Amino acid sequence: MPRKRTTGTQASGARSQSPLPKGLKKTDLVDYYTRMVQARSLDERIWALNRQGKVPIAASSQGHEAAQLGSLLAAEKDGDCFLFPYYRDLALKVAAGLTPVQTMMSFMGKAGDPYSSGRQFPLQGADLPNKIIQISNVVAAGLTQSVGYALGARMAGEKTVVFTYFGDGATSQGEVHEAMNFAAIHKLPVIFICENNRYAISTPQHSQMVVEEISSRAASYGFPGFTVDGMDMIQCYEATREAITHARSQGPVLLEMMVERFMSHTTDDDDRRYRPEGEVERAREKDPVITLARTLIEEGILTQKQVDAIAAKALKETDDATDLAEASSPPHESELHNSVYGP
Ligand SMILES: Cc1ncc(C[n+]2csc(CCOP(=O)(O)OP(=O)(O)O)c2C)c(N)n1
Ligand SMILES: [Mg+2]
Repeated sequence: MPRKRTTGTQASGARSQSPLPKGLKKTDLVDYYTRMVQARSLDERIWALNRQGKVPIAASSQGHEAAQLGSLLAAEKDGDCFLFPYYRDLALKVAAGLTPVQTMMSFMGKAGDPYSSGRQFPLQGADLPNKIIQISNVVAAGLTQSVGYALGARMAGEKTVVFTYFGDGATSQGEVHEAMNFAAIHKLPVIFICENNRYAISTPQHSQMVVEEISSRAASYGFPGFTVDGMDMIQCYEATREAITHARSQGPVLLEMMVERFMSHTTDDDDRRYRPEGEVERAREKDPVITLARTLIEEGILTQKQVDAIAAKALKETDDATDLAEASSPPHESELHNSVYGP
């Protein structure tokens, strides 16, 4: 298991990614950097479209990308991992295979939305081709579902490992205790990934709990818990890779990934009312997109020109997807009852 580390309050600017771990190819990093840039580009556009009245609501994953993609990279390398994301996991869903067009269709409520044909909250439900079993807006609901899924998979003789994602605020829900305790008793292969941005909407972590590290709670269930720097994709990858090995052989693991929420809670919130001045600006100095780009350049894996080309391509895909979704139709009212009682 990874050595316990607490997240960086490292000096800005000089901050670099952990060195490349063995087994990880340079092409993996370029691939994941490209996915991260695409996710960021879509996220920013969705926010702008909300302000234009074209997207009703969105929760941003800006600042959470390294945690989401680092864990996904470990999941994809393994090949037998299934995901239960939560509403802030846009980057995870895009990186897992949701296309820019599908993303925009969902946020604009168009019939081409692969999740619900534009009849549900954006990106809520299952995305089975991309190994996403369930996601809902109900805080912490995914934890009990994921533990049940892990038990079912074991009974079916599968060697599945289940990843369940949630925020720091979610840990105040009773279901988290039920899920972790049940997973521990049955030694289920579940990796609990807490994306700790230290806020539940406007409620800061110290008003939610006395403990400083959520990972410390794992001990009370009898399984390991670790706190890692969630702004460092490589560290998140390494921790998750080791957690997968542990989950298969011994049972659950709690990974607390310390992240930063760059935007307000959702497009309906204004965080200037409760975040201290300068906090977001300081958080942005640890931007995972910039950190990873710097590492790739420093390691001689990409040139600045290639980094710029990746950004330009992502922007073009976002532009094209926006145009296509804007021009497409909303669901027809005759389809209102489709998929309510069946697939
Ligand atoms: C059961 C339930 N209670 C309350 C809410 C309203 N709500 C939505 S998000 C949220 C805060 C969750 O914070 P956290 O788990 O830290 O996730 P973050 O948004 O910070 O990523 C709350 C209270 C909800 N959606 N579901
Ligand atoms: Mg939070």
